[in-house]
Amino acid sequence: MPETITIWTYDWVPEGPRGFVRDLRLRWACEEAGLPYAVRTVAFDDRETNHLDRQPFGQVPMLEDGEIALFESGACLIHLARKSEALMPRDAVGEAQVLQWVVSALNSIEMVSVPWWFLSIVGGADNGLTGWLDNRLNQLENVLAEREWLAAGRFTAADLIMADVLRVAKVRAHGERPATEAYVARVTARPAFAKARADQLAHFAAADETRKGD
Ligand SMILES: N[C@@H](CCC(=O)N[C@@H](CS)C(=O)NCC(=O)O)C(=O)O
Repeated sequence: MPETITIWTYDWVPEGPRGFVRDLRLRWACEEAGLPYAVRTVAFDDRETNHLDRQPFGQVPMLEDGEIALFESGACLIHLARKSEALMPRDAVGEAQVLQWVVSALNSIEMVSVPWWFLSIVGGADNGLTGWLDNRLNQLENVLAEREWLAAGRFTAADLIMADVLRVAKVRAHGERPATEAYVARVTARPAFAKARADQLAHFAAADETRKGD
């Protein structure tokens, strides 16, 4: 099958974010679904100006699929999930559950965890968002203590994105949450995650070589 899907990421990033750049979510989804894809890049160094016509915030990832062009990893993931039952069931109830938890990962967890993580770097782990983060993570821990997967009784795109949000080491190290820990380990043990992560690391390692030669 020809590649019709293109995942856009940066041509290079510093060491710190490697393995966490959000194109990984889309690589992972394509690997789970068996969807062929190509990876193309925009320049990290010019990110504030060079692709604002396609991503108004100068961020990655972006996704192209035929005439469809998307930004926001969540929107891109939902687009991919609509293409494959491996990521989202076809029945209305299962689909609604997946959509609900995808939005929840982004809008209830990541919305707190990313600003908390950022404040923890500049001001320490005990910052103004700690109580909010603790609440959210404790509430999620209660959910995960009762079920193996978030939606439809099996792995879906909802688990992919929730685990990706939760796997940030600093967030996981913040408090003892055994069900969450086991959940992240379970979801990230999937071969499709390992492949997506290894491919992203290789992509940025190759970029180091190119930059050295410049
Ligand atoms: N809400 C966006 C966030 C995208 C985002 O934060 N991307 C990071 C890379 S993982 C980025 O491009 N950072 C550079 C910047 O914000 O200037 C999404 O989920 O796609």
